[in-house]
Amino acid sequence: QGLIRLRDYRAPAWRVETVDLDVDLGIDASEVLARLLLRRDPAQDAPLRLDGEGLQLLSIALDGRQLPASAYRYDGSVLEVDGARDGSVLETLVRLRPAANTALEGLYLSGPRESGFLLTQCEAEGFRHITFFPDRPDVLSRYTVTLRADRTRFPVLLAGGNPDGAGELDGGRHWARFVDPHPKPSYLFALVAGHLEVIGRDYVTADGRAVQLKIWAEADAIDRCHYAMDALERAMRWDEQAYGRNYDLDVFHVVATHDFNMGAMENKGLNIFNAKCLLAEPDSTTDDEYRHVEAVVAHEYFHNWSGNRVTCRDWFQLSLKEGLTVFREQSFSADMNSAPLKRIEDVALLRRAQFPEDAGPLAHPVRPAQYSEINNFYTATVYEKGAELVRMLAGALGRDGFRRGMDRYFARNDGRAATLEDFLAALGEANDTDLTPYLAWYAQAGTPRLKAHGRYDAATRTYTLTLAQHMAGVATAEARPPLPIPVKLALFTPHGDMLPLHLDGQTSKPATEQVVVLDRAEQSFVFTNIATVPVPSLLRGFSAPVILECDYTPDELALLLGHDADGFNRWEAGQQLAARAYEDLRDSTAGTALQAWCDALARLFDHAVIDDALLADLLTPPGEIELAERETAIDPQRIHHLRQALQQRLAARLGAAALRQRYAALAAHTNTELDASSQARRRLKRRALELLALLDPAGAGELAAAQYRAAPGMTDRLAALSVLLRGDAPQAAAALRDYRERHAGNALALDKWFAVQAQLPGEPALERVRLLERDAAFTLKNPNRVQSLLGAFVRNNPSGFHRTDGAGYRLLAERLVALDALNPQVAARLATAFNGWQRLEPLRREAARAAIVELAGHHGLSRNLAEIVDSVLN
Ligand code: HT7
Ligand code: ZN
Repeated sequence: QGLIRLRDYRAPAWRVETVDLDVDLGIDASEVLARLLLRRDPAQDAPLRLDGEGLQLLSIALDGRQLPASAYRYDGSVLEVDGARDGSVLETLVRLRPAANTALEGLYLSGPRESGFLLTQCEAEGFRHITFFPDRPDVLSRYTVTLRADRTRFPVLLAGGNPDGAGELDGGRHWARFVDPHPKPSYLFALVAGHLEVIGRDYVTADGRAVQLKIWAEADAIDRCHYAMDALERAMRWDEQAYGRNYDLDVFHVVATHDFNMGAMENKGLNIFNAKCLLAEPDSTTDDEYRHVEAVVAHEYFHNWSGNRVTCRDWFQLSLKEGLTVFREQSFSADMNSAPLKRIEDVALLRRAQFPEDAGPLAHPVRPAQYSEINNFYTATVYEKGAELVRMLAGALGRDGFRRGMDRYFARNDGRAATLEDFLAALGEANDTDLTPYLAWYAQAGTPRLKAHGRYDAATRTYTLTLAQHMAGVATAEARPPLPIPVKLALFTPHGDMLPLHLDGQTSKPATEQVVVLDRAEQSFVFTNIATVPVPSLLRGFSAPVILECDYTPDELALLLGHDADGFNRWEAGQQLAARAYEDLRDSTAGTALQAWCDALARLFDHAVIDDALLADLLTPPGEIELAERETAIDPQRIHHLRQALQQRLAARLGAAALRQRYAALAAHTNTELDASSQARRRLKRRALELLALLDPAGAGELAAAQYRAAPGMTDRLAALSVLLRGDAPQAAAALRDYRERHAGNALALDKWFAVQAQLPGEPALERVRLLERDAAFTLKNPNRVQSLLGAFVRNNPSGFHRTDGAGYRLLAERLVALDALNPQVAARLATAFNGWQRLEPLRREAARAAIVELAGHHGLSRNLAEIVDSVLN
């Protein structure tokens, strides 16, 4: 019911050439006067229909004349107006209630009513909560926005575009006007008003435009904005160099808020950030969070071209901007930091978040064919898998070819609302190649499986690699067209050297790495002049988002783990080997994987010259969620215990003395510097301490307590606190208390205090969460706080959440009902934690089903939550 389908797309019958907004701002009531210059498509004969969600209409006039009630109809969602012509001007005046808006969509209040500030969130369909408008991304208009407000209560007035005057009004009020010369869709509109502090920087673009960069935050946060400013400047320079893209307004505003449904929003000229994705300082921000801030700042900035200058025709094309922008951010972050580590991080995220989504009832193509609530489609599939598809296209074209294609895409579609076909056409035409086979990737859900089998023939000195693709749960390859799957590969000798690759029939100079594209159901590739049985390193750098099934022996994986020069594939070999070791433990089979994994890692730990951060990641087996993906009847508690046992075996093989020694050596360099080697040392130090805690809990507890006390920054402090809590160390309670006192006034640090406790594994987690819910600082009204307690529990604590008595499921269902009444978007996102319940072992499966059925039967669920609950159930 209420489904919107891609195949029903029609161009708008009415467009809006210019929008004049006059907004009179107040906390309890704000009034929006909108003047729209309308353009009618002569080929269509539809009445003027505008979106407007729950608006209080105060007056309406067409071409200067007030309309009588008989000339328009408003049902609370759509306004239909009689008598409009091409060139008509429609004027509406509506009243909004920002302080009562708990959904954080449209115009709302951030913070307390006495001191908080007003802001807007319009993507995807928030503009219709602000004024009447054809609220769809293919209606591009030029905006002039005038804000009026009391000067004392709202000293800062901001909207997207260039400033175009400001002044005083009677009664202590003031005004400010902004003109945006770039036509934009309504979802990119934004305003901010209130008490905010600012830091600024002058920037000159590569094409010579002087730009003022301004980051705004509340007084207690402004000192934490400097890192974001540096990151913004790096991102702007990078986009000029990597893509030739310059910023295009005279000012670029960024604003931090603690009340936000997502990470950040790329509103034209006025980006708005969840504070957790913008604020950073050593005392309260971890290394991972620093990198995240840099990535999100860059992501939102990159949208200025991939999303804003070239926008989406409709929301089915969402990945056109999001997949592309994630890819652009990934390339930027790889350039700014360690490229292999970034790739590991991104693929780990894909496996943790997107693979399970793609394997269950919430699976959908990167370009969905239909939706009920668009906010439910800001998913890992659209973002992360979408980025992987762009990566494959970029790989297929090569560096220069991709740049050529992107130049063509931006030039041809600038100022337009485009489709994925437009994207592939521009990339393909700029390179005289047909990329349309890749469209199949956008149309089908599910993670393809790539089967690889190698056969060596000593007589002919050939190595034949046979690759085949299939989709789990899809019976025949005929049911779907084969996908083009680029497989980057290398062949290794048993000594770990790379072989030159002579692909049969190919004339180009042999290299040691090559990409073959599997574009049939099955295909063989013959490599000649191969002297010994090689070990293939496949899908290097994760060249396609597939699940690789290859009959490696443990020794072969150990060889790659020890020698592969591709940092990502070295890690990947270790992950595969660890998963096999886990299965040996689970099934009590006398396999050799466990030994091979431990031995290979011990060699690296003891002798190898290897980056500390990569080593830390190599020493970490796949997470519980990834391991669960390999099971058919999931028992999360058993998975947790087995993974602990696996790590204990690794720790024992490395040895307590070696771990202690390495820890001490790393601890000798404690600082809060953000250079790669300082971050890497902290990462390995944490891993060494975690492994030591499995062998010598008391000794590790002492070290952790000392680390906690002496920690100069949050990375070391939080790591120590986590080790103390997980080891149930006697020093844990005092550290927890200290943390709470030390960071009492810092909401983001407090979020971590909730999260670290919510993630403690095992049965007692539920009671702990209930207790924390009673903490005075907990509230369902703040999405970050909800995420830090309930989100961390249901998403990152499988052994705590999935109880056999179903209490975790009931808790989630109950909280979802309460949360839904406040904020449907956040409730719907949290509800996706029920995804995958069908694959739980029978006891938990039944308990989960019962909780979801009861939730589904609840009257008055929002469309957001109802869509997720119904999908998950069916
Ligand atoms: N494009 C932004 C998406 C977003 C959003 C979507 C729905 C509801 C609230 C939202 N806030 C931000 C974020 C991005 O991908 O850049
Ligand atoms: Zn985005």
